[in-house]
Amino acid sequence: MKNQLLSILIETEDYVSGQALAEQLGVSRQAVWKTIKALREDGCVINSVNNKGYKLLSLPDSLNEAAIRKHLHTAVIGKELVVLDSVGSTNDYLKRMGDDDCPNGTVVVTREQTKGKGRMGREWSSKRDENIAFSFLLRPSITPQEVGVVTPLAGLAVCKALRAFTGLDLKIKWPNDVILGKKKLVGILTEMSAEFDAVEYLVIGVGINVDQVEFPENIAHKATSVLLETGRHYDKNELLACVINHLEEEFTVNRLEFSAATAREYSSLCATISRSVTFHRGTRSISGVAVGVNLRGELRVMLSDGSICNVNSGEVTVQGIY
Ligand code: BT5
Repeated sequence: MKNQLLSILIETEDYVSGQALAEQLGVSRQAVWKTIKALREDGCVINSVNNKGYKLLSLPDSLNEAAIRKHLHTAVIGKELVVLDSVGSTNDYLKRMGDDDCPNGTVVVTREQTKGKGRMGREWSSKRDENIAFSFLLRPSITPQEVGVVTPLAGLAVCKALRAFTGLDLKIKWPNDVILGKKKLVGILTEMSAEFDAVEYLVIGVGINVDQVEFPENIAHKATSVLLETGRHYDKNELLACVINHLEEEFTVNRLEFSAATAREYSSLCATISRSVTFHRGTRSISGVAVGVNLRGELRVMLSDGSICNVNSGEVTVQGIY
């Protein structure tokens, strides 16, 4: 009811009477009044004038469904949109929804994430209302072997969205970080549910540092935020919608593949390329120079004997970044 009433106020852009709202929503005028009160408590600024009714003056800054939808132009990703106040991990929450058959493209975003996860059991740090933690679910017809391209594609989409939105010269650290200089601004975690040769669903979680001015001591030297880099508070709802719009474009245009043009674009934005890197094969540690990304989204590394190794997972240490 809150969201429906808010949608009417957003669309109307002018005063709308309590009677008209009650009729459109099929509820009493008292219920309308109570909902207006609840919306004000959420941070919406709503003017009320005798004989004219209600007019929305501004939406709250904090993440909320109506404000995200206002800027969303997608047909699939975010059509089903869940905005939570607080959750352990949006990836875990969405995986439970995935097991319960939620639709392709479902998005879960939260104002506060208390147990954010990185890869390999690492922690993703975030504070209430200071960053954006969200996950989206895809049900592609691919095999588990084809999943390697997903994280780089998401990284490319998020990097392009934030470059356009903030004007910052952001780059990608293959495969899953968006960075500025030597510092990380975005982390991405892809998880999947699969059976032998078919993926049931993918959950791709994205953490974006937006309004942090300080980080925990252990990451302060290697983390940054949009506010720290631009000195500006951006509207998180608009920023999230912009990122989702880019994700849909990248995932539907590329249909979960890297075309030659996408691989070139990725490489041009990838800070890992042309740097010395070290990766692991079994117990061996191998060094070389990253020379590009192939159509499977793998990092192509040239070894000292001139041969090329395609690196598809695990950890790559990049000299000069972190
Ligand atoms: C990642 O892992 O970077 C993936 C992070 C994914 C977070 C999103 S938020 C929404 C969704 N729900 C979840 O539970 N997770 C996803 P990895 O490459 O393993 O990097 C983790 C490392 O980054 C940590 O060990 C820290 O060193 C560093 N780190 C932690 N929090 C950070 C932050 N806010 N900004 C920059 N670096 C951070």
